[in-house]
Amino acid sequence: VPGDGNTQEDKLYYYEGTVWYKRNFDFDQQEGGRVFVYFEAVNYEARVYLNGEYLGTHVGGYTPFQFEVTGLVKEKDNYLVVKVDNKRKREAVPTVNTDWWNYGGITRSVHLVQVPEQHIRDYSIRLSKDRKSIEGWVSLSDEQAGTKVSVEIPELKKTLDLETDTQGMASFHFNAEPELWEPANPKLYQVLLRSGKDRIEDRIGFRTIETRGTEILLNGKSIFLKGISIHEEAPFKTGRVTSVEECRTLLKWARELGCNFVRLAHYPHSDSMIREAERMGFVVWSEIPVYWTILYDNPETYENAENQLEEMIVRDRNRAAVILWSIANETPVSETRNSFLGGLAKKARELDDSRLITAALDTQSESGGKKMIDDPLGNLVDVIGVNNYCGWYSGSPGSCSMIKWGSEYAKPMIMSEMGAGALQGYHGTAIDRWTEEYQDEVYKKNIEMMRGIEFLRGASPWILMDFRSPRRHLKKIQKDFNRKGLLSEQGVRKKAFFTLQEYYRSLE
Ligand code: GCB
Repeated sequence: VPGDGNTQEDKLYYYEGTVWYKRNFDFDQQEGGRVFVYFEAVNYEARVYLNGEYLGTHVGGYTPFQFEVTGLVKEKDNYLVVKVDNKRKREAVPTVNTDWWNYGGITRSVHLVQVPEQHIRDYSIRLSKDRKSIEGWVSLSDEQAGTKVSVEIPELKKTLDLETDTQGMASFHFNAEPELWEPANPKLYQVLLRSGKDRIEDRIGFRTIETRGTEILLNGKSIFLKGISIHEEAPFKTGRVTSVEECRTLLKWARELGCNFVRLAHYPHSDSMIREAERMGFVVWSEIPVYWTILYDNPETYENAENQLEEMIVRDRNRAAVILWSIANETPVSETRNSFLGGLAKKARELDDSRLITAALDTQSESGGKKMIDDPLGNLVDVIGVNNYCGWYSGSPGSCSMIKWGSEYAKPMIMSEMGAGALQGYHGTAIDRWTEEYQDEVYKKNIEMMRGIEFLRGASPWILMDFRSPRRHLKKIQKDFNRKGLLSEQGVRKKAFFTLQEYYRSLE
């Protein structure tokens, strides 16, 4: 821990099902505090016990959760037991059918968190929409009025002394014009929160994000999102990313490509990944695994998806880098799907009205020689993601540059996926599938197509690095890898890497 079982033992490579974890520990408890056991992520279902007592169950493989263990945790000989089950289920989120490896286990770190009896539960600190003030709230564990809370931003020479209301909340708003966070200057400010004996330190960036017509405006200025899609898979060794170093390696490759944007697909990535992206100056698309054909008519499936959405937003609401919450990927149009996603979009806006909502669509109708974006989901989102595999799943590469796009929505579009498979080191002509040359040709022709879309405001081609998938069995080529990476899983750049790099340079 942290790690997935599948890549830790050969015999577990294909395993899906129950794995039991046990950890003994001693604990140095301070007087009078409260203690929580906090899991950054467990895939997929976790039943947790401490010293033989059942603490609870969490469902969903990529978001954090916690249980209180005050009074149960002792100084000596504690044992924490977790039953983890990553068996895929039809009604789950994601469902049985995906295109990534279902790495199971306690895939991210576990923490014992000790806090004072009365402590800071949560907070939100951000720039106001007019960029003239900083606003937010701090909420305490006890819902009572009159408790003192302070918020300090030393570099702005600002300290606020606040008092909670009857809900245990202290809200604030003060005039400030901080240096703005942006890719070219990912400025973060130290922020200190204090209440009684509790103290929290964070580093927070200040920026605004909005759309105007077909533009995306970061800090009021139009931005083109030069991006790449990334799975949370470890470079060089596969398995889930478990270290900050691995996050950095992936993001450095994205930087080398010339990106200012990463689409973290298809589920919430780790806190480390988001923080590294923020530190390095990438804007982030963050997504929940509402993928393909989950059960849109099942109320429990909806509850589960909404819970994962909420856990993602609550974890990252103070991260300036995150500008887009994605609620779905390639979901077939139907009444039940539309109302399912309508519910998620509404929930996301209730939880966070300072970011944009998006989703990756893949259905377009053809009319008048144009591809028309007319999926009703376009109504629900602020930014339209489009996945399109011209030259790979449809048409020849040469045909792609001719395609014209239209949209029923006056909204910005991101080409959230495009690409082709290539085995690194396999060469041929531009019409030989699986060669680097073929993949490169697909990129060249799709780039020509993208240059012609006037409402295109970004791209996140599929994908940075080859990744494991249970659907990819082609002998000698795939060997359980989706080969659409611009780099192999060993980090070797393919030809198309340099083509995308050239495109992004040309936009500077
Ligand atoms: C898609 C999916 C992505 C797949 C990709 C592919 O449209 O969104 O998860 O991996 O296509 O390679 O087919």
